[in-house]
Amino acid sequence: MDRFLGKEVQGSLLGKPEEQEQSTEEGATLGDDKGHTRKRPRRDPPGNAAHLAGPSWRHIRAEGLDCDYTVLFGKTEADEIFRQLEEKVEYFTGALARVQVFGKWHSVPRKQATYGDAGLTYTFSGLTLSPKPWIPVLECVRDRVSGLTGHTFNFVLVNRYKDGCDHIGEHRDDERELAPRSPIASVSFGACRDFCFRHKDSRGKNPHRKLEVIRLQLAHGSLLMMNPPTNAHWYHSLPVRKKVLAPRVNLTFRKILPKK
Ligand SMILES: O=C(O)CCC(=O)C(=O)O
Repeated sequence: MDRFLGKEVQGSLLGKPEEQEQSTEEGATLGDDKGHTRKRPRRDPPGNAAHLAGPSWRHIRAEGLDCDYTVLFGKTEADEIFRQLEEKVEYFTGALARVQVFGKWHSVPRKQATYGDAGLTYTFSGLTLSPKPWIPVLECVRDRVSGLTGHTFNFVLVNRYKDGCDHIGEHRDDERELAPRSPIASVSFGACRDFCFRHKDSRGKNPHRKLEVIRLQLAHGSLLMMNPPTNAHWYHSLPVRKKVLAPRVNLTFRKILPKK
């Protein structure tokens, strides 16, 4: 999971997102939780009917990109979860809160923590680490996501952005440790932030294709399901937004393969 320390964002992605759903090679731009058009995720988990009574979903589709977005927690519940996350999550310090880029050490521009099942290990910054044991607030969010989607998760990466200067650069969650064909569930609390997808062929100064960046806004209490093969084809980032003054905590629930 060295990509926790992913490259910092290459240029800011400006433009105010509109509130509409698109599914196109040209890219999509989405707003917050208004204007839902379809009622349930396209990929219904077999044998699990929980989604039928669940919230409305936005479906974000482009070439090789398959994501579903909903607001999972109402304001009161999301406020309480955010409060507990702020109180209970213990973030990395010292060497784990630093990143080496081209031989130079920098502070990671956000705080990070990992929690998960006993016995799991993962690679972080060249070290083999164990996640901290689950705490109730993380179990509660994990179980809500599982109940709604039918997917189970054994690991969560917590990213805390103190304000809009904290960010995460473009990267893919494509580590070998992740169970193949398993989605990543991203749940956000606190400040609403822009979140961008860029196709792997559209990166750099002279990209050989020009697929548009897909911009979303991840609202307080929202869930973004990043389904395969999204991470194989698209990089994602949370760019700097200097006007954002409030903190945000993001949880990405994953399924990690146990080491043999
Ligand atoms: O904070 C976010 O929404 C993004 C987190 C992220 O990119 C990741 O955990 O891989």
